[in-house]
Amino acid sequence: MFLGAAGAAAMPLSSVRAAGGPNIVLILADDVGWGDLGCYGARRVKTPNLDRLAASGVRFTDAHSPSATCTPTRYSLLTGEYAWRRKGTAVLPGDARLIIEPGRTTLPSLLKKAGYVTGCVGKWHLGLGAGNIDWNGEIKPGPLDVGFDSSFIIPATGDRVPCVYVDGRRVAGLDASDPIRVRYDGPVGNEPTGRANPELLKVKPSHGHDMTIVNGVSRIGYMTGGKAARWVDEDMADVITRRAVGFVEENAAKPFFLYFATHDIHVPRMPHARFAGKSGCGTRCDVMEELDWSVGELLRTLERLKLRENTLVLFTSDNGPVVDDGYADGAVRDLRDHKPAGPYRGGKYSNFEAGTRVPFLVSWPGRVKAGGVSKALVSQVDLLASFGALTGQGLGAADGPDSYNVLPALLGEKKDGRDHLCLHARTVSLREGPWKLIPANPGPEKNVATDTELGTGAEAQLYNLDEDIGERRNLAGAMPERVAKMGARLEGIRARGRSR
Ligand code: NG6
Ligand code: CA
Repeated sequence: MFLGAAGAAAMPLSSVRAAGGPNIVLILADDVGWGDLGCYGARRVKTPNLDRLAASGVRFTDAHSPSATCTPTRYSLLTGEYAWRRKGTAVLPGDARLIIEPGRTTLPSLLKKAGYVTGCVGKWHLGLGAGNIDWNGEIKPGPLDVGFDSSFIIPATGDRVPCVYVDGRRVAGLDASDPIRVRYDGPVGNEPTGRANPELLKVKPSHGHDMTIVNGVSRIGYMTGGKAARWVDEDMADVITRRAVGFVEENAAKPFFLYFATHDIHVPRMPHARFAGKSGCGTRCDVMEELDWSVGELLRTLERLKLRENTLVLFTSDNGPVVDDGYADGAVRDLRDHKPAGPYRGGKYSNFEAGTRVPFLVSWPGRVKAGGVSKALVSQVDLLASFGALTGQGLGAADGPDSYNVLPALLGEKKDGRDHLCLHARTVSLREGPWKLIPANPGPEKNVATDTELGTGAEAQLYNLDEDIGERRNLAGAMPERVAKMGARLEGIRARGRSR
């Protein structure tokens, strides 16, 4: 059974406020797979802080990112609307305009209404400005216009220009005499590129990523200027973790919501010297351990400030894992028997489970029982309605059209989550209980560059995940009625423009 957004809130607003929170820390990691954490079975890579977080609360085994890539997942997470309903929500270039309309109800704007101070630190990748962005002036609209009180962001991704942080409405550390220019449709300025000057690279691209070189890494897109403001990839985890910790310290006395979107473990994987070569299982494991350190720093900060009891910490990932995502960083060579996707098929970009079935941990020591494991079907698109319920707020008719209140499942109080869920990669699939329908979506079987099985097919695929978690036995031919029924439900959800 699923709970509508109008379902009972666990706590009335007054008691949430009276209790002084809970604070909410949402950690959204990048490209971390179901199998990349010790608590999900990883053996080679060590994730003691994430494992401790899992042990202190509930570990979900059937939780999903709404999409199998970053931008659409983040759009859905913040708005409660499936991104595939909207044009222009696929993986964005670094100079794209903001794709969330200012003024609509978002996760931070909703929590702000409940009295929370809201902060955004880390990867944004939802566009900035209203088109033709000038990186040297006021950057607007952005996170501050969709509900965040403060923001310190990586504008797009680590592998996309501009390679600078944006602090509030300005590029951090920009020297006005060295203005930034960015282009995606052709070169700008005359700085070296990965294509022309491979001898300048610390890490070579394996596919794409051969444009402007910044910090010895060639990127997607071209930029010139802004030399003093450019980031050093190896320091990125330190820089954003320090910002996240600072936000918690500054707001320790108020209820706060921190959206901490880490860059790890996306490419380029450039661990700090403290982590480089230390995991014993290659660069991908090194940055995974760096991510675990970041999480540990936040947890230790909450503990030091005596906020841990009354802070809900949620850790999850924006899409499934990928090993070679465009740089020859040795990750494939060093993988050995590590299984980033656990027992699931596919990975980032895929219709198969590993595209969206991601780690998902909820811990709130003051309220949630430790040591839980939940099979509830939940999605990041549900956080809007669920955190609305947590703070005593229902959603308006136009808000979060695909977001369900699954708060009782998130708090480990109910074993059921949703009864159905749409999952988005190359096509939109439908989950209904153990059943998964992947509609016909002809195309290449594999993304050869990333070595990912995409879940394509000229015919529909139907799997029973209870009996076949590896999605090997397509039952569509044997069960045409179920295929038709689920197909019709999916069509209805698409046509209605909302599923709630
Ligand atoms: C792809 C990039 C990949 C990564 C991805 C977005 C190439 C060849 N590949 O287009 O490296 O940046 O986009 O990742 O350019 S995500 O996690 O932000 O969705
Ligand atoms: Ca991602």
